[in-house]
Amino acid sequence: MDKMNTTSFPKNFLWGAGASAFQAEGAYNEDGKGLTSADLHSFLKSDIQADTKIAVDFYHKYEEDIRLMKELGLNSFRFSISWARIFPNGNDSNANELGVAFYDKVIDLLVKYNIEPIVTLYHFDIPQNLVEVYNGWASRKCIDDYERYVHYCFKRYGDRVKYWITVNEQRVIAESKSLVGFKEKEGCSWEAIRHQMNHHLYLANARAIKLCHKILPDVKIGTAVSYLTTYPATSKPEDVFAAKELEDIWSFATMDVYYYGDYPDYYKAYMKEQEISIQIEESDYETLRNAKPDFIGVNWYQTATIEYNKFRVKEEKKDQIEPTTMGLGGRVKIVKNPNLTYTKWGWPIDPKGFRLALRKVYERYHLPIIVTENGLGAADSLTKDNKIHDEYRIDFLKHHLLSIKKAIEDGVVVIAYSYWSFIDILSSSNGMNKRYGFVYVDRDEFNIKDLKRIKKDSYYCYQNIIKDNGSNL
Ligand code: BGP
Repeated sequence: MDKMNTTSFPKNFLWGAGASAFQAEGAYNEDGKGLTSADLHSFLKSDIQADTKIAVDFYHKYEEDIRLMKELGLNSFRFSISWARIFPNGNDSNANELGVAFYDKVIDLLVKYNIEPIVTLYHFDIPQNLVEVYNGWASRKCIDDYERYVHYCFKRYGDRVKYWITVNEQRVIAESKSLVGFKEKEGCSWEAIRHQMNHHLYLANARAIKLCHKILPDVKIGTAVSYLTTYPATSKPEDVFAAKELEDIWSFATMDVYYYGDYPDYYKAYMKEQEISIQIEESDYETLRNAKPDFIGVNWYQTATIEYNKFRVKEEKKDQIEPTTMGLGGRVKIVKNPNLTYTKWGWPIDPKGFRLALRKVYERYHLPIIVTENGLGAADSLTKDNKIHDEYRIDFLKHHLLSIKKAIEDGVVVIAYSYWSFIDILSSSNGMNKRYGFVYVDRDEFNIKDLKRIKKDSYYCYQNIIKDNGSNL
């Protein structure tokens, strides 16, 4: 691409939106699908009634939903394949044909409508059987089973799918015990094992990339990283450093391992300080170094404003640690940014921070960026005449797209934007109370109702933006 001439969205920009299997499909035990950790996680959440059993029924309504995508003008759709639809136990000798056929139908319809499928292979939902037999990602065996599963997907769908994402938000997975369904056992505590799981996920990602490049040389593959961009709360050097440290440990360390094939020095120092030990086999480094992603997938929602916290867990002052303290031995905490507005769920809205984020990622890796997630969760309400006036989402969308446009003008290569989410789905933390979509689904936490699809005002706004290829933003 000739960057000197790039002043706006490129002609072939992928305008999209996304969803994931457990948040959209429902049909949690239909047509042979096995249970997943995400199913159990959703059944157990006491504060959320809506679960994966029906979700928003994409499994039965995919034709209607994809038609709505077409009408909106999307030219890409990011969705995930549920491993347990393909291999119900995660490691079966034969694939489950009915599950396989479902994704064939989804992909075929997308392709028919010229909507590029962007497929995530693992989005929080490990087959529960693998948790039962070997504690999931805690075991190296999981890497082999994952590789077998992705191999099957590459072979089966690789003729139609040109963009693949290996893992969604690895750091979040390695931090959420219940999401991965980890079972505490004697001699195998969560704190001790989660860094080992993280290592196994790096290997799984690397093996998937290598395999994909070998058997599908013309397609693009990468990962989707949760990137929390940080600001120091003040210009005090300790706040500035705390902000950098959190951003590095939480976000860049993951991207650095994907990109460089080794743990960065600052992360090694952090592991030493925190007494984290991981079993790394000699050949692991080769595996990691031999797999280069074709793009960086960035899930971006917010910035965090960071203050150095003088109380530290290691100094045995645990009782003095404040509730907002997080990670890094308790020495950083997130504080409110008085310059930003916040959603009902306390997520700051910060489109300018998004431009900064894109600049930082591109300057570090010089890889094309796919914005794999970015969106606004809100408690939309249906008016009496069946409309949703979500001007707050329109505002969010326009300002975030404007930041992409500016980042492109700055020289950042962004090739796709996948708004989260196309349709209302089960929020992973707040069920149906928190809605993200351009399309409203008429159900709530407690009542399935008729699951009717209703276009929100933001649907028409995105339609207009896409029509002009973003030139009127
Ligand atoms: C990301 C996940 C998504 C999505 C989103 C919003 O971490 O990849 O699955 O749900 O966050 O979060 P939430 O649903 O908790 O509001």
